[in-house]
Amino acid sequence: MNASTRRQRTDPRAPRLPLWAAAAVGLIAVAAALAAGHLVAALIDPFASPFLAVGNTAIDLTPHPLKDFAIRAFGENDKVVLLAGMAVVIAGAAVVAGALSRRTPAPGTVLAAVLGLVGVVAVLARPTLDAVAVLAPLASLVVGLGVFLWLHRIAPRRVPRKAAVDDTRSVEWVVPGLGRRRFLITSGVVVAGAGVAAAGGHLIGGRVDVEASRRSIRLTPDVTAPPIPAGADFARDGTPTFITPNSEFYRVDTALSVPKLLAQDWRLRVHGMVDRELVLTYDDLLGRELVEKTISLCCVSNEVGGPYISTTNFIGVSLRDILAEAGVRPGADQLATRSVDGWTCGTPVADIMKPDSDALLAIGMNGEPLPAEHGFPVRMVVPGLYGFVSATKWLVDAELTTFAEFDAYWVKRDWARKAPIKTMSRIDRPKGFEQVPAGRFVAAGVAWAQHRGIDKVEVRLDGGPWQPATLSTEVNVDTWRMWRAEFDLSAGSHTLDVRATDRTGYTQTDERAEPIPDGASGWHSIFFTATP
Ligand SMILES: Nc1nc2c(c(=O)[nH]1)N[C@H]1C(S)=C(S)[C@@H](COP(=O)(O)O)O[C@H]1N2
Ligand SMILES: [Mo]
Repeated sequence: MNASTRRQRTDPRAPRLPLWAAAAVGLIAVAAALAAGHLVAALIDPFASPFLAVGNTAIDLTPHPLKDFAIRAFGENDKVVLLAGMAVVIAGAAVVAGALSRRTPAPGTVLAAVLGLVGVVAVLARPTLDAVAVLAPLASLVVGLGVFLWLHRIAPRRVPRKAAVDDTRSVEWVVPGLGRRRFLITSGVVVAGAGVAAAGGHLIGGRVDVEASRRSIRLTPDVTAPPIPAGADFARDGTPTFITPNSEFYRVDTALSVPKLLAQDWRLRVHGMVDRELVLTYDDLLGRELVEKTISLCCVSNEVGGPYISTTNFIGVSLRDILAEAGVRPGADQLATRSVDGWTCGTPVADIMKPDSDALLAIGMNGEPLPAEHGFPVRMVVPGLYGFVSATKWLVDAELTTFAEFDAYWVKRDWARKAPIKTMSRIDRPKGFEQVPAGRFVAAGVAWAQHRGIDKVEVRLDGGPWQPATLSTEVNVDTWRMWRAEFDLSAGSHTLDVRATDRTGYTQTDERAEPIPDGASGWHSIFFTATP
């Protein structure tokens, strides 16, 4: 260390970076670090990108009330909000660290090292990343530190003017050879380099061309689903359409970036408590009998009246047949499945193996290969069970085991081990607090009790007697069913309640339960106003 560095450490009147330059050094170093990590990750495994790994770890560590809040508050934008929030926090930390490093680079060096180590730990903690993935955050660490120290060294400095030594004002005085101009140019070059690295990483990471893989596949089911009868929905009265367009199908998962798998690379290993292990390819699935089934999928985190239910024509192969081929050993009561991003799910073997089982390894939705965000190339679907215990997307591993032996992702976070879908109904028109014209009015909505079927929906205006609603034509017991009811509304405010009865004769309880641990219960009730 030379004399001038020593002086910087000790002498309060030593040259220091102007605030703008110090902040810029911090920001640029962090940007370069993230870009370098992103580029290296693209070459190894896109999930190794330190920024994504930290985000994914944050999602897994988030306490579930906060996660529920995020889903409720931001809906499907929750992940964008998280990434943007992380960017703001990291940029803020970089500016602060830069600003603290006006005299010596030590504070920023410490922060760069800490951020780098956070990235290393996050990548090591991802369950599905290989050890080489750690090269990505290490690249971030090295580049971040290097850029920080280098820019810090060449940044312009201000020294207190001799005459003004005792007043704290300082004026810019350019240290010879380290001009402001050169600093700005160098910084610009580093920023441009970071941009190129990030864009390059994005391009290379995107080389897994999921859309091309999807486009190359034609699905022709051997057994098609019966056409949806006219009268299966009351969309004109305000219900959803019976079949949900793929682009509107609800989406719930913990994946920060949609996993990219190609059909031609896909393998599923079926192992554990089986007589023979199986390894299936996508072509193996295409070679089997492809069946199409109309099924409503819904999420356990749906509040009463919530939106997380959709219906589609899934195309897939019988999961029961595959497990039968593998030979389920006695005692295996849980099928533990794993997605390529490490998410896990536990499904009762009994639900998959019952004789009339419609459990599928699904590869298509509404005639198309699964959209990437719904699990391309292969997901699981078991009618009658909430998605978190049955509907693994980006499925790559299936292990026969026991409930005693293994707890899946949400079970570790206090959700139920077993979660059949609860009988439920929802009012879609009117919306809560809507103003509607007084007089003749048609209310409408949906009800569901997958695997049992809906037998009756009743509505109640202003706490009066329950009256039966008209039901839409039933498609099958694994789908939702729409209802409508006519009223003659007086002007003023009203309440409307709905409840459904399923084919076992069970009528929805009015007892309210939160979604955790095994699904919300209670009647959907709304307030609305009729105007004269
Ligand atoms: N890999 C993976 N699969 C998953 C999940 C997930 O977080 N990761 N979420 C499950 C949950 S909670 C639900 S409700 C359904 C939702 O499927 P969708 O997004 O296609 O509607 O997927 C299930 N499969
Ligand atoms: Mo879910």
